[in-house]
Amino acid sequence: MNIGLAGLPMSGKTTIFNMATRASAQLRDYISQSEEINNGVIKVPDSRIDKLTEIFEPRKTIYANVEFTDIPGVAKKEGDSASFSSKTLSNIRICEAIGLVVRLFNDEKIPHVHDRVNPVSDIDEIFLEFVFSDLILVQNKIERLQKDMKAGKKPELLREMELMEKFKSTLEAEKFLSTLSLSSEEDGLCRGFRFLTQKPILVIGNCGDDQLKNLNDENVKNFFSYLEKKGLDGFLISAKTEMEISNLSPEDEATFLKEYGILESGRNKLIREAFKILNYISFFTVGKDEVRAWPLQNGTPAQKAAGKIHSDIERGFIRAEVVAYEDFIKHGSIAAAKTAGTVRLEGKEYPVKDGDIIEFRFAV
Ligand SMILES: Nc1nc2c(ncn2[C@@H]2O[C@H](COP(=O)(O)OP(=O)(O)O)[C@@H](O)[C@H]2O)c(=O)[nH]1
Ligand SMILES: [Mg+2]
Repeated sequence: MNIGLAGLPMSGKTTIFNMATRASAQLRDYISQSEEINNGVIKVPDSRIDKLTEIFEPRKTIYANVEFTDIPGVAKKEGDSASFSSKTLSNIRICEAIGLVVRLFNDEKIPHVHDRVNPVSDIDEIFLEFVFSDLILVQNKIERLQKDMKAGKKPELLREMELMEKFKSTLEAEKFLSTLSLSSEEDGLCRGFRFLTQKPILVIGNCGDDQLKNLNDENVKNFFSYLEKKGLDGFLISAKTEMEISNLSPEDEATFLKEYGILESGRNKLIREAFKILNYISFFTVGKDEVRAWPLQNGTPAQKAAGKIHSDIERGFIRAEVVAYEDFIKHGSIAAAKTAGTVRLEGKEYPVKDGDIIEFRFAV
């Protein structure tokens, strides 16, 4: 799973990246034209995996991974209408989901690209850029299709042309492509494009500690009413404070959070929200050798889930032996869960559920 952190310069992307990955990438207090891209991978904490590790005492424990990419935005230059360079946009394009960082915090020492804090117009500006960027891709594709159709390859290209025309009018109306419901054929036709406006988007409102406690703050109110209007997922984070907390050792961090009555670290909240927007769940494989979490899209059929582990298991899939985590814990062992009749035999099409402990039977 890969989340690209995108947003205007000075919104706190690198601060959030550092918080999420416990890194110490360069922060800036001036608007820079040249910032490096940062990459980091973190393991997803999961108390169920901790518990399974206690029970199986495996040689290896593998948690799910999330990769974060901190994508620098490019400041608006005089006479330049774009905030994002095409390089920035193509860096966002290769991510699976977008974590859009929006500045809500007020701090006179930190310059703002637009001189004042206004989350709604910042988000609007970014979204418009996404729309234009996708529109250019669509227009280029239409031109190529027109040429190819003239060259006589008409029938098989007609469907694609129809789809691109539909996309064009959607984007021209400044709507996201994600608002269209596509048939699986259409979905296949456009998958290769990696359209920005088809990606899951999580909006991260970077606010000050004071704003976290005061939901009547004007920017906070505007932020949430905007998200609601657009049907978007989002949450608040005080990135600067969270980054400071995340610089502590994991043990000190836990103590600190507990002392201050903070239920969940910013990192965990971010991961949880990312799983939610991507509609991801985890299934588990267990044994003396390895206890492991496998993240995948909710509803993935068992046979395809098997392919996450190995293509041979997918190809030679016979059945899946499944027990829900809760049932397993209740009975204490696979054998006891079997005796109690909670281990199920499932076929290829079984939609894998969060917390399923699975053993695949296969033959190649
Ligand atoms: N007061 C305050 N400053 C912040 C917060 N988040 C980031 N900053 C500061 O804003 C500046 C820009 O942050 P940075 O993460 O580099 O932004 P980026 O350009 O989006 O990567 C840095 O000086 C940060 O210390 C915050 O929540 N509150
Ligand atoms: Mg940065």
